[in-house]
Amino acid sequence: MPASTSDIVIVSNRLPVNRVERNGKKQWETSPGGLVSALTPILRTKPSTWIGWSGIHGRAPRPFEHEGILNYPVSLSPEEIENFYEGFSNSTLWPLYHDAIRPPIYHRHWWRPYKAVNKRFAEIAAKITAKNGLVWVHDYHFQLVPSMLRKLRPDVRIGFFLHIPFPPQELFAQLPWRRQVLEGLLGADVVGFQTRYGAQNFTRLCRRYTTCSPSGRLTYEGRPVIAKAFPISIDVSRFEGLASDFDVQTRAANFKAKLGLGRRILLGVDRLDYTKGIEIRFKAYRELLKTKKVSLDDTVFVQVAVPSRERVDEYIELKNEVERTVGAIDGEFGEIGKSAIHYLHRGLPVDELVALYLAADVMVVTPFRDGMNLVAKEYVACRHRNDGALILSEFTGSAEELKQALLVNPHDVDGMSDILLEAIQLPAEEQKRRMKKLRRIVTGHTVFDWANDFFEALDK
Ligand code: ADQ
Repeated sequence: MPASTSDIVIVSNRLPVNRVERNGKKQWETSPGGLVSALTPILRTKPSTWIGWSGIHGRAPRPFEHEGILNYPVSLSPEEIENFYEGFSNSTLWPLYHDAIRPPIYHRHWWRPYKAVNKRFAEIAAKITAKNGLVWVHDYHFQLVPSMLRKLRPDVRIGFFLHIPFPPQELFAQLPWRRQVLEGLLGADVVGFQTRYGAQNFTRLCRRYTTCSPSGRLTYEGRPVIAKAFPISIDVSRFEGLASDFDVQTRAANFKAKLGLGRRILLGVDRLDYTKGIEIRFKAYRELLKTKKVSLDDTVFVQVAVPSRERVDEYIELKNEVERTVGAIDGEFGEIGKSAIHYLHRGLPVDELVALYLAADVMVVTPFRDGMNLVAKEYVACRHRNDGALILSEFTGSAEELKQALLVNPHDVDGMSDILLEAIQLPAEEQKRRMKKLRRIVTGHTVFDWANDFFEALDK
């Protein structure tokens, strides 16, 4: 074991920092996002290390400290990025775990690099974790790390959290390496999911395909394994703070004025991913325009889509499809100086995002499947005036909690058109009644509660 070890070790695909250039100088900057801000306060209380890919091609930089946390960059070769990351992680597991919305691709030459990269991360974690320390592994890229690590370091407490859904047997059974993946996860003491359905699916599958206890508490190789839902949330006070900031509110008012006062603003904010149901919401909006239930004088759609996985074929096709649809709708209904859909294909700084949340009368969240969906919670956290309407797909983890949203089946275009219209016309009193309840739920369980709950379960 090296001279300096860590009591807490986090393993995730990306480090919590990005390499950026400021005034001609390259430096590390903390990544925005809930996970990093939720874990940072806990990690600062004990010697801690975060292991992840730095996003830099070629040799990994040496471990370095940034804002009180030790970062341990791991290198990925171009072949590993192609086979482990874009291949097995994002073209096999991602579609399989999201209802096979796109056909998952099974290649044996992707499985080997997946194992190899998992092994590299497990070995680093084994090397740097202090005696009886805690290792928390994140997400589908690293499902083999728990068992690999346990073999190397049986003294360590191991947690795993899956940020995406865990599929039912009908789908998971397709995976040629299903037993290995389940056994990989069973190396953990605590396996966390976004919803109880994920935990149930996992438990059932373990009983069927591994030597786990056939009934009662889940045990594997004589050891108890906790499989449980830990629904993730957001840094609520950060969003509330931004939403009550004068400059952000001014920006929201400017957005409204630019889009046309009196027009109801419908907003979509997503990573550009085929799981998010972006095309379907446009289809539903088009129906409303076509049947003249709404017009460009009274509504406008704003869609912000962050570029994502731009080298994977499915994502290139999706981008083209979304852009074609936006073009077609604007071509059909747009007027000079008045678009039906404003489409921004980029990430926005968080204050701008919050200004949009404040400006939006209707938030449209329509994934075909989503582990949680934080955008829905962010919108609610920002609506401190208890107004606005949230349309939310039944197939998101958030829908398990946000029952007062206008819930919709994203496969049903007619149903979605109806709910868009209902949201656009939702009376102020009804908006208030629903939003108050939604806000109570979101503010009552933050990402800090989520992290604490998980650590508590793990630290037993
Ligand atoms: P994602 O699939 O990325 O996360 P989501 O939960 O919605 O989905 O998180 C997206 C985050 O990116 C949000 O915080 C949002 O504000 C931000 N974002 C989106 N569009 C943006 C834009 N244009 N500009 C700037 N920021 C933008 C995965 C799972 C989810 C799960 C999370 C957390 O797929 O189901 O909720 O992890 O566990």
